[in-house]
Amino acid sequence: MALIKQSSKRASERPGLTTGGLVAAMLTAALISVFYLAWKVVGLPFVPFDAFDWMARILPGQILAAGIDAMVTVIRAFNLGPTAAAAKTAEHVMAIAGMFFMGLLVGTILFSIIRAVRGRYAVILGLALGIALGIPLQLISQRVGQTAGTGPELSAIWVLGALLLWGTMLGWADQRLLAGGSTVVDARPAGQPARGDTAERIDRRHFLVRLGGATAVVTVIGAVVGELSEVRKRVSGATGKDLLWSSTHPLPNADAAMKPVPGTRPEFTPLERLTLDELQRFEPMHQFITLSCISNPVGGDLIGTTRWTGVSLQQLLPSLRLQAGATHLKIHAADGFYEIVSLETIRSDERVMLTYAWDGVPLLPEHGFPLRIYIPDLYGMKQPKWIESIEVTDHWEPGFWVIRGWDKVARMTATSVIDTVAVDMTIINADRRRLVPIGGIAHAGARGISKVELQVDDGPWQEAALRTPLSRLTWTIWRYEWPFDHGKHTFTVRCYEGSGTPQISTPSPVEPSGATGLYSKTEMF
Ligand SMILES: Nc1nc2c(c(=O)[nH]1)N[C@H]1C(S)=C(S)[C@@H](COP(=O)(O)O)O[C@H]1N2
Ligand SMILES: [Mo]
Repeated sequence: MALIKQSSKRASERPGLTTGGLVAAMLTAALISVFYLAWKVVGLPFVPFDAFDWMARILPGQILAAGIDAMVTVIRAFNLGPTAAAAKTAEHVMAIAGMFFMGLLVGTILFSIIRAVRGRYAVILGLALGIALGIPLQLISQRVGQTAGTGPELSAIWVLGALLLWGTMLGWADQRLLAGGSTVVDARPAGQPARGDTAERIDRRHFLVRLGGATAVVTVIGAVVGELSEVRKRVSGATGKDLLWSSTHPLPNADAAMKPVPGTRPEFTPLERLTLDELQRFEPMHQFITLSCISNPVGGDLIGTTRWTGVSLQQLLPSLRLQAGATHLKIHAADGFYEIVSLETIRSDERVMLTYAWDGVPLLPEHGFPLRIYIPDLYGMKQPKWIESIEVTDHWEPGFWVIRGWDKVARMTATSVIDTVAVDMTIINADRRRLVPIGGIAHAGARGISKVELQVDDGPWQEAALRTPLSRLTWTIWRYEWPFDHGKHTFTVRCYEGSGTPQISTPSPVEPSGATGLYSKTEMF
């Protein structure tokens, strides 16, 4: 009885879980910041982004789609700016927060274990935690390879080493906290009274403050210096050759006993025997193109138009020396994304294009440098950026997003949007009527737009004027002059494809085949 009482009293003197959590939070923040600094300055892997990317890839398609959908909805609801950029920022915030909370959680668990064993083996336990996390994180980061600009060995040593240090520091700090003033107690001259609770608590607080100060300095320096340093773009300056899958992987039969007779055609026929330079020696093709993301809701901004420059794949085919039986190309991207294009599509449509420039300049890193494909009429999910290699195959297979539940074909649906009801641009016509110009876009993939109509409240559908589009592959700008009327009005737009087919007016969500439904806008005048 007395024993139990005594031990429970002692337990109450020891620091609580919050203290353990605080230590874990401080050390994890410092760890993330150091990773960030090393990434920005020398190109070592940034583990939070790699881990987040990996999570996104292994997550079931449904959950991933729901997540993306929720993100787009929130960004639009709160008007957080251009969706694509806001979504990137949101992903980065989630990745860093995810790593932080993981560190906080496991660090707190470690603390409670060390507390339960009264601080014994604290450093060893911390080290073990560092290993237990470091090995999988190192493998994940290696596998995803989204952030590293350094070689695999150096990256691996760095990730593992950083986590070992983090774990060891955690263990040591937990031990130091749980020991209270033990170091001072040991040093006291024999016969002096043991220090009381208060002294221990003060000592503990001093330690926490010092640790907090040190980790805060590391965190701030990492974040600031990392931010200020030159942003290293993983792919910048790389040529097509550096990114070839075949230049970094042995072929599966590399060890086969039978060797081809010298003079036999190459067994593996990679498209990018062609380097980017060589590709650029082909006759360039320029096309004005509107590309939409399948996650773009009706009226969203995940759609854009620019001038694409590249080489028609049809024109490249002869130089690929395809074997008989080849039916598809499997396009692999540097981020693990891949899609399949049939040779039939390429042979029947010269507009399918390997693209290396947008608006006359090499693709920006975020838009697919060094190379991306264009396939008319299809959503972005079928069109890999950052092409690393192109494999010739004899069968169709579902691509990256198709496996995750999205449409096999992913043809861009017809859509029309009202961008503006320009009340401040009123026109007075010959009959002295006040006309308000209303304008926007209509788009139906590569199928063209033949007509756009506008409806005000429950009135009749009125035909809008169409502007000649930039090309048959882009959206069409329309305008309509509305006889102004005070009060609250709802404007609805609909379009017709080139063939006369009306756009689908029944609303459907973006998943799995792209949004449909009419766009409406209500305004008060
Ligand atoms: N390698 C790779 N290519 C990709 C993707 C990707 O995640 N990885 N996303 C696709 C999707 S879903 C879209 S909408 C477009 C977006 O292209 P953009 O960023 O240039 O607008 O790229 C496509 N190509
Ligand atoms: Mo997309």
